[in-house]
Amino acid sequence: MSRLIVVSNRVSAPKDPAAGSAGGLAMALSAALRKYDGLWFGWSGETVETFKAEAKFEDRAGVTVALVDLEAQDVDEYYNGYANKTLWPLFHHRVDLTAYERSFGEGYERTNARFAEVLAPLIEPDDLIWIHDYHMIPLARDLRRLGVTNRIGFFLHTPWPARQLLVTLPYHRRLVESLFDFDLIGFHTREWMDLFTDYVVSEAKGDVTGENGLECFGRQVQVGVFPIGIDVDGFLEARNSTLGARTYDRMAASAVFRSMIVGVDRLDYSKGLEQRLVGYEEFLHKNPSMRGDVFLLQVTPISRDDVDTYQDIRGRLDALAGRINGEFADMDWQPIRYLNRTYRRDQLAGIYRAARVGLVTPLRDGMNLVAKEYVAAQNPEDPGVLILSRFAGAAEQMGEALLVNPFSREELSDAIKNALTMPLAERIRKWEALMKVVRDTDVSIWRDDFVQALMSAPRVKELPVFDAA
Ligand code: ADQ
Repeated sequence: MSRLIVVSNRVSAPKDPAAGSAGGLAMALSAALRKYDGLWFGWSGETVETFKAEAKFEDRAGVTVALVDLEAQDVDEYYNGYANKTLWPLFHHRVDLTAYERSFGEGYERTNARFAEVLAPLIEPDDLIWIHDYHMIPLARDLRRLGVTNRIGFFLHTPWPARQLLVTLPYHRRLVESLFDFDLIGFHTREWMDLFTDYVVSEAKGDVTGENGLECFGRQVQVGVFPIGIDVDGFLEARNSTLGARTYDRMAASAVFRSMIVGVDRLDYSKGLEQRLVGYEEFLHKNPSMRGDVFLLQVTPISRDDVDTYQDIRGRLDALAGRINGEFADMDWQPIRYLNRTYRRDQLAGIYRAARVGLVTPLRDGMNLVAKEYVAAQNPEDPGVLILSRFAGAAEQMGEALLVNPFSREELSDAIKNALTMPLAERIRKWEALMKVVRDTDVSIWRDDFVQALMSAPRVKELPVFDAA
């Protein structure tokens, strides 16, 4: 293999890896790109009046990145539109929030074709191409149309939706067909892979071939399960750093005589934040004697604020947190500390470590890395308890957590009580099992397994001949 080309909507290779803000995924992919002398390609985040089929190159701490500017209409229709208002809600089973606008689909197709036009000339014959996430499903098809015959892999960071919901999408067949121009498609869990297979077999009348192969639309593709994880050693280093330790001390001091429950999530309806607050409220109602002994720290940076659904949920959460605090707070105690801000990785590690309970309760989530970060940050001799939604991909591996149905406020309330009263020996036993999972799914293992599988995926026997039009 000569080089690895990573493609994603936004390029997150850090300019300064020591600054502590880059996530594990960005660090792991950057390390692979340095090793394989690669290139990270994606949207610059900038808009221009008229699209030009050219990339701007930058060096970011030894990683070459190639960035493309888009037109404002592309951003509206492809990014805010089809990616964030159509595919994201649909893949998270929110058909009630899904926008079925034809212009969004057209913008998605147009923008992917534009990415292909800029990327194709940068590809050399032996390059391995790894495309990430739902923003870029048609990109392999568009590259093939331009004559690219390299191995191309796709990894989906979100869940794959149930067939009965996917068919509500106009042109669902076209979307799935374009995935057959990849050589390998990776999912976080067997459940997401099985849902994809179900669509291919039941709706598109394809076949399962061998252990990991699918055949449909006259083509074959390999599928596989590659559960993502965190950069465990990097995270432990962050936890033990001066700032990590100082943040822990600060939080421990502020929680003195009280148990802290922590939630850390982007502000997104898939994360189950409203249901979580309602479950916590139920716990406060049902357990008056425990009230003053606990508080919930919910750290929720604003995301996708250009999309109106996200503004709506933000308003509802503000109101809900305010109502619960208004009802229960005392002169020296507030049940919820609700913060809309981001923290560095070392600060987050210190916060997690000071929390007796980690509350990770998405309604549907591809994997959920916060669950793994919370576990990694714990003190092995006195670990906290992870409460995890059964609908997070992470639940497929992290069965030793307290698994809950986040739609049930009573189940959430019971789980919070169990976690707060769990004996030390049980907490240690559970933590040890969970920490093993976190280590076994380190992000570098995920990356290397995917790259290896892509390198050895059987080649598409014959590339389809496309009409130039
Ligand atoms: P996300 O939906 O963004 O990712 P998640 O996996 O939880 O969800 O990752 C969020 C990351 O953001 C974590 O590393 C977390 O520490 C960080 N973060 C959250 N709040 C923060 C804050 N206030 N300050 C600083 N950092 C914060 C998508 C999918 C997931 C999948 C990942 C990776 O939706 O299901 O696990 O991609 O594939």
